[in-house]
Amino acid sequence: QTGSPRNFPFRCLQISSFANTTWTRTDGLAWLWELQTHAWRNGSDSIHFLKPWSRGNFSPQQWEDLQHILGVYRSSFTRDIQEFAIMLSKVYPFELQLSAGCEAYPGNASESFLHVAFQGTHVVSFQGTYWEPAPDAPLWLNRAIEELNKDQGTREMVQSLLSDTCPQLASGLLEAGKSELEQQVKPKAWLSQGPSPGSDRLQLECHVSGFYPKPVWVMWMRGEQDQPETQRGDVLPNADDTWYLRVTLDVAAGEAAGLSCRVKHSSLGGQDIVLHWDGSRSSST
Ligand code: C8P
Repeated sequence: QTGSPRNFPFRCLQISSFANTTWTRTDGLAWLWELQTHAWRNGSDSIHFLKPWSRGNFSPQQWEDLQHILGVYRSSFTRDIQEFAIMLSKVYPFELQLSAGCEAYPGNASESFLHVAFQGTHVVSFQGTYWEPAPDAPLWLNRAIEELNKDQGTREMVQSLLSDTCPQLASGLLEAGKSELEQQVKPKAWLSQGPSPGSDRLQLECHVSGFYPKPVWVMWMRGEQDQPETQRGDVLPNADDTWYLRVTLDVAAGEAAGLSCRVKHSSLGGQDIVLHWDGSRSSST
């Protein structure tokens, strides 16, 4: 995995909650690959820069312009959605999520997207120069889309944000944050005994934490033999941009001795971490 130029998608997310006709909130966040770069909190006028390199290669003036566009957008969005809710008789509460971004490819090419979800389901996308319904979108959305498409000013702004601003910002961020994105952080691993799954049975836990990037391989083994009953949890985020994973195995109490947990991660350069279950700890009740 060396030498080949990698692509890192840049994603801007918006989460808007409409609790009732008067209470709403909108938060935004931006990610370059696995790293959060920006936050845009409800009630705050400014974009928060979460990394020393979050300004990328934009000038203070460009950030100010962008902040202004977003400030106008947030209040217009809230107003427009409340009007749509009346027009389409939508019942509160509801959630809207927007995901927009781009990925730069070698040779100045880039691909952008903007998708909208209503109650967690994809309903609208921006394609080329128009708003379009998602393939299985409910019919009531067509009226909202028709309204949105009448606003040429917004369509032009969205188009230019997606095709110019986004790739420009993403490539500047990528350049400035490259070393952090491509860093390798080694996991620490430890074993513990989980809650007993039944009489004469043990739950062996293998914890792996502090690694970056996210892909990791963890298995319970007997010698060279993978234990297929190994149960893998979700890879969870730590607060410092590293990851955590817990992997368990339920075994008969008498069979715990001789088991080990093996961890493979890109940071370890082939030197897997292997932790042996200490048979003496399984004898306790
Ligand atoms: O503010 C604007 C244009 C900027 C749009 C930026 C979109 C960014 C999306 C995003 C943000 C964060 C993370 C991810 C993605 N337009 C609003 C103001 O527009 C006025 C004029 O009408 C324009 O012609 C122009 O002059 C503009 C200049 O400032 O001022 C406009 O009101 C717009 O409609 C706001 C909402 C746009 C997004 C609509 C999403 C569609 C959701 C449909 C779901 C329907 C569910 C109904 C319950």
